[in-house]
Amino acid sequence: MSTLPKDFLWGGAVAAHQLEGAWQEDGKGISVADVMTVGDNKTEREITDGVKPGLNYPNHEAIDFYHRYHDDVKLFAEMGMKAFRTSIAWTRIFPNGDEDEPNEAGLKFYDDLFDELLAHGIEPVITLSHFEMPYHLVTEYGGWRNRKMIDFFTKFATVVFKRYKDKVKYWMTFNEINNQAGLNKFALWTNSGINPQPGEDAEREMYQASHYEIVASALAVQIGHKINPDFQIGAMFAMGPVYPVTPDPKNVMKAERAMQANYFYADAQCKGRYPAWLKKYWERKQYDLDITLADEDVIKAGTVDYIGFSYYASHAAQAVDGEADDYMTRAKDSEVNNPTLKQSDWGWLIDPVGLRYTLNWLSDRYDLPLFIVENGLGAFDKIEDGKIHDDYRIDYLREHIKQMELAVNVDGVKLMGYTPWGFIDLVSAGTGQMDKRYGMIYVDKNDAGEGTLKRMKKDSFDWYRKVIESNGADL
Ligand code: P53
Repeated sequence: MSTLPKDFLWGGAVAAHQLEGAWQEDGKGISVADVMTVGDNKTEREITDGVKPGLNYPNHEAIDFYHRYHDDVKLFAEMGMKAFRTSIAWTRIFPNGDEDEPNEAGLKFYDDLFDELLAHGIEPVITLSHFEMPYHLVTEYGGWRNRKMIDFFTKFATVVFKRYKDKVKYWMTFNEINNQAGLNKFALWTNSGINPQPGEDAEREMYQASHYEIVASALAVQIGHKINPDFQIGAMFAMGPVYPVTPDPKNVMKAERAMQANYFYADAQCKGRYPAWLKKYWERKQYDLDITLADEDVIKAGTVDYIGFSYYASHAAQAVDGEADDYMTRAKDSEVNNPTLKQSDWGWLIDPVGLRYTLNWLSDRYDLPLFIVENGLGAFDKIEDGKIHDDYRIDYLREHIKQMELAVNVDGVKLMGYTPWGFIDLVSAGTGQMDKRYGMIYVDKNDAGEGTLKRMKKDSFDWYRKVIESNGADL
């Protein structure tokens, strides 16, 4: 017998730019994802200056969900899904981001999609900004370097909150808002539309952009609650616990600081304030960020209702030689392998117990309901006799679900739901690949963009259907 709550939100997660395609249809504008080429586990995606002819931009067509969602939703319903997490492509609603009036055709698409889901008993769970801000806001305003972004974002949020107030109850503001904390080029771009220029201090820009996003998120929470007091509006973090590689206290301090540096967003969005260590850090760096007293009041008044988070892997950190007193050396220099764990084909450490650890860590610290809105294994799949026997994926999900159930049943964590990532194959955010597959539903398309786009159930489809049907008892 499962002891998960009766209304537990079993489902799956995707993001608009990774599955919809139709990148120029019905008035849609160009997003930051539309100027990213395909890569692989060795080659980085390229961010081009506008859309260039002859290059492979995998998000342009993606899996063509825009035209195929009627049939796809039928498959989701067959799997027994209770919740479908996706995002609203900002560029369908405000193609450039700075228009006065929204694009009706874009609004209508999501009306139809949400109606279709609700007709099948599937609850939409909606992210407002998932790596797909309007490209025009980057070229014209410098992305989230600019305070004006707060107005553009809150306008977008207000329009969709009003339009879908009777169709959508669960929202999240910014997907994996904390990815950029590591100063990785790809994350600065997808989170904030920042492609650091020579002479620019990327770290300072990251903190400034993060602050504007935190303010925008807090405003959206307040606006949303006025529009419909029943809305549940969450934050969304990429959670990967950072362990000290040995019990050497320096490594323990290193790991602690890495966690603090990644999760100060949670302090701001859940507790309504920045942590003391970070204020000190900004002071010592003489960053002189644009953070007003009014902003601080907004952040305090706009804390979230729940924490959504992704969990794929854990990390191990080691203090580097000559580590400064602040222990702020970034991940690429201090992240080390954890030989106790296996890795995916993309080098992600597989750590189910880390999920339980994460659930406990978040629950103790923030005392909010939690929602696992992404989890899964990116893997190559092989078709054999017309079937895909993805037992490696089933194993991964089973072990993580077991740990999730221990967190609920043994540790008392309040958990709202579980929506594994990319339960229908889609374009990878990190590499732009199709062949890095997370799905329980296969989509016939490869990295080069070839294929019929036909959908097909993998073995994990039936397995997951039974998991949902038994509310997590039949694993
Ligand atoms: P892909 C990095 C680290 C953790 C999660 O990732 C990440 C990323 C970005 O690559 O992204 C989330 O497709 C994100 C999804 C993404 C998914 O994880 O690189 O919210 O958009 O597709 C998986 O394998």
